Amino acid sequence: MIETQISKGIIQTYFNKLEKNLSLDVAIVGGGPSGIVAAYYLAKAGKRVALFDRKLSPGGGMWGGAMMFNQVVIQKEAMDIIREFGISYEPFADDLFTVDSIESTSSLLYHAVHAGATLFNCYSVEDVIFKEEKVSGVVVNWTPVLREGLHVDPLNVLAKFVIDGTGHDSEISKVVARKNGIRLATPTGAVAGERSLDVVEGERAVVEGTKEIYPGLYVCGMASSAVSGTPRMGPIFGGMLMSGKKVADLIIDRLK
Ligand code: 48F
Repeated sequence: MIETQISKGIIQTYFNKLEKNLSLDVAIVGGGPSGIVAAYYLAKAGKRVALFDRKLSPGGGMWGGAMMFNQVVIQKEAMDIIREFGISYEPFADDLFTVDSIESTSSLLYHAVHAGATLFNCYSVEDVIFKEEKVSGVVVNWTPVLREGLHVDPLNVLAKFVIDGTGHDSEISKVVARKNGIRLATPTGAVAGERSLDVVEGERAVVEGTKEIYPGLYVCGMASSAVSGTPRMGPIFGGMLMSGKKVADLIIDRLK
């Protein structure tokens, strides 16, 4: 009996959770730092938000710090967000602070879920839903299905807004531009591809470029740099956190 009860507990609560998230205010693709921060602020504002990440462990590039040295540098402009998430920090130099990458990534994840966001791991978003010239949801499949190249159809999730938080590859923006032959609200009208490293300009531009690039589609984090063709900034994460908060604030405003 206990054996089947355990299985039933997993199956029933999982599919209940999935069903509840088939129609959302916001679908976030990618659980890097920017996407997770966006999920937190949207959920805190009472929005129905789910985040889909293709990996077993969402968190993106934050777990590994830089070159797997598991410390992360944050500049002072983003420290309010670090404090909001209850992450321990130490001052370092010139308005820079350091945090432990494991503590900070797990805190972002914990607070996003605790605020009411639903996180789906092992989900790859392979396409978007288009309705009336607007991005209106995501098309999801199991990551192992795509990795194995199995001929298995995906499922659909409707959302009023979709956030591309897929990092350097900006996969969702590419799909939208390529498959629908449309112009994005970016300098090239397409995905420009990020430029080489420039810390100061990169950090400024990642936040500035956080915006709606097509009706219904927003970008945040490195996806914002990639679509706009602005420089990468290397191992400093404040811009990712501020970009996540900015995209949440923009969408909260739209949902009023
Ligand atoms: O790259 P990533 O960490 O996103 P980010 O928020 O942060 C970038 C920083 O980590 C770092 C940096 C700061 O100096 O440059 O690189 O922009 O995480 C992106 C997440 O998206 C997932 C992927 O598994 C990763 O966790 N992802 C990417 N494509 C898909 C996806 C997809 N098609 N479907 C689902 N998840």
